[in-house]
Amino acid sequence: MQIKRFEASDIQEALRQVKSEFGPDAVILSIKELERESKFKPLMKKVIEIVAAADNGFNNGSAKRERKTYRSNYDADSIKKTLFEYFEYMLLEGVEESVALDIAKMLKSIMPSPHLEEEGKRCILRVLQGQDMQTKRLKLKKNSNQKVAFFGPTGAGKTSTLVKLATAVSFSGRYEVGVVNLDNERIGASAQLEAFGNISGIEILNVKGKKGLKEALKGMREKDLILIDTPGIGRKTAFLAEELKIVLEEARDLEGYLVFSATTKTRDMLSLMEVYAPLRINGLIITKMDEASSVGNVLSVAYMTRLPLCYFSMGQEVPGSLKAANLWELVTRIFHRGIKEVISSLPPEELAFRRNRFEILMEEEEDLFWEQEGENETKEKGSNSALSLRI
Ligand SMILES: Nc1nc2c(ncn2[C@@H]2O[C@H](COP(=O)(O)OP(=O)(O)OP(=O)(O)O)[C@@H](O)[C@H]2O)c(=O)[nH]1
Ligand SMILES: [Mg+2]
Repeated sequence: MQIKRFEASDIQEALRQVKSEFGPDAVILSIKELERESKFKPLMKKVIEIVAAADNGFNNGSAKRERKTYRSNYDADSIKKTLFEYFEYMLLEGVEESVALDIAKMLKSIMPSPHLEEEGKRCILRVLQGQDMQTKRLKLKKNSNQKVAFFGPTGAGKTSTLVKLATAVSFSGRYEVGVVNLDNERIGASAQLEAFGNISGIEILNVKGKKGLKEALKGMREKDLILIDTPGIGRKTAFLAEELKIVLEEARDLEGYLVFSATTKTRDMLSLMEVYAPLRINGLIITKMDEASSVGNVLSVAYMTRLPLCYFSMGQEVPGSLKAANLWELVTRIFHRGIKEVISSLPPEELAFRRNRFEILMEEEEDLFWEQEGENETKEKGSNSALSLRI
């Protein structure tokens, strides 16, 4: 085994040197950022030092066969590196690790070029579509007396979204819309919708209980669309979901939309999904997309639940801030920063450690199903250090 120190102004260049000297099977023993005196004293310049090891042989003697192997491995390696960058970038944008890993694994087989980020985004869209991630809009039909309810935690934007949808549908002039408000236990809870009813001329009925809902729906049987607002339900008031379920038995063929704010953490959204389990959920509406600094959580929840994304709300304007959900928009929103720049700004030691971990995660599932040719050999090579890294 041969061990050598490499030094360069950035990590890419240092890794390139390691590769060209030691080949793709080199093992990184350490990566450090050092300070060196620059020409313009007293300024110090930062340099990257990599200590790497390789089995004797690569480049020593320059056997033609070895060069060939290096060249063919180079593409596979650069794809691996790119996959790692996409994975790491997705984590930084708030995508759940399990989701980012799934995407990276599927990307592996379809990624045509690791160098074009635009192409990468399209590949990710294809992966998501291939995984049955869907978008869905309301399907309106004259005289269908369609009923749609909005569920979600307090302050998520249920009433605002309902108002935006009711306005948009009513302004089209083609459909008759009515609103039923089941959220009227709290003081002042009905005021928001009553004010809207007065301005828009849309009929609003404040309703209590099963009987009340039955009467209201009867009165609105001529409407093409009935939008139903519900009280905010959280983990501590989970029992309300059971009560609501019983009340809503009156509304046959009801479609339920779960409203989440994009500023809610993935874990909190998933835990709220349990609260809403008694209710029928047909899709997700994501509000406050304008306030969220990253939307990886939106991708994660939609991916993990496979519930269709229906609408995105991007502000408070009525109805202009409500848009039909679009997967491509979600992907471009997540990949709005240059992946390479973001990744190269991370500390090299951290990056090396994370890359090692990524490669282990990528290999894990393959281990479960089959043993690849030469697999044991590879493992032995890589097992000489806990922090070993194949580049
Ligand atoms: N910035 C921004 N604010 C929003 C958006 N959607 C709703 N809001 C605001 O969020 C706040 C809460 O919205 P509501 O519609 O009252 O929420 P809710 O889910 O009905 O809340 P409860 O009835 O209390 O359960 C209001 O101030 C809305 O204007 C959005 O897409 N972007
Ligand atoms: Mg409300």
